[in-house]
Amino acid sequence: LAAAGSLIGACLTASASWAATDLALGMPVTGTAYYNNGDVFPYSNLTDGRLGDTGSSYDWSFWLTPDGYGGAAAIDLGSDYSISSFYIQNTLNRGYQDRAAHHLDVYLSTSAPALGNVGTYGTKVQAIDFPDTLGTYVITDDAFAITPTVGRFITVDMTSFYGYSGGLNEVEAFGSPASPAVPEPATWTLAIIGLGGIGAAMRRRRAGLASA
Ligand SMILES: [Ca+2]
Repeated sequence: LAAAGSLIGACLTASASWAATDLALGMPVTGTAYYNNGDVFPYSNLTDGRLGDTGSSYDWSFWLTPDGYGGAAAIDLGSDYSISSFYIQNTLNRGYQDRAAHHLDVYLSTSAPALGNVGTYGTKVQAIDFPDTLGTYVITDDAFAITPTVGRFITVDMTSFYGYSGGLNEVEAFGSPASPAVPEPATWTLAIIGLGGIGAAMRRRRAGLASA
């Protein structure tokens, strides 16, 4: 009973540590486009773990799209996870309130999306309208839970304030590894046939030894 208790305790500890692990941290990101005109604001800023955009020049911790564009970016978690919650942080906008995410759709998929083709992004798990904080210099964010959904790729599809360009600081995702795949019935059939074949060979071998 004590052993069972410690096993349950270990499982609870494991699930608690998964709950606190940002699965997106440091994971590779691709996207439709990023601002690259002297200053550079690459996709990787979405998963660099840097929060709280400081507002200091060249201390860029966020992804920014080129002038006149919103955009989409996809984070590759490396394998399938059952995702249950997110924390998403917008940018400080440098006081202009124009270069940030206005509306954001969040998708999960098990296969890589074709960025620019919304139909390939998978299941939409959340839609966010960030508040317009014009003149208040407040970094807006959103923490939310979803119905647990299995995915390897997180795609964020963004429109910008006033159409100048979109910006987003960080995407954090939480969940646990998806359950191992259950073998297909056909695979079991092949395995059983294989075992049958081995059994027959052993019987033949025994028969051969007996007659020798
Ligand atoms: Ca960041």
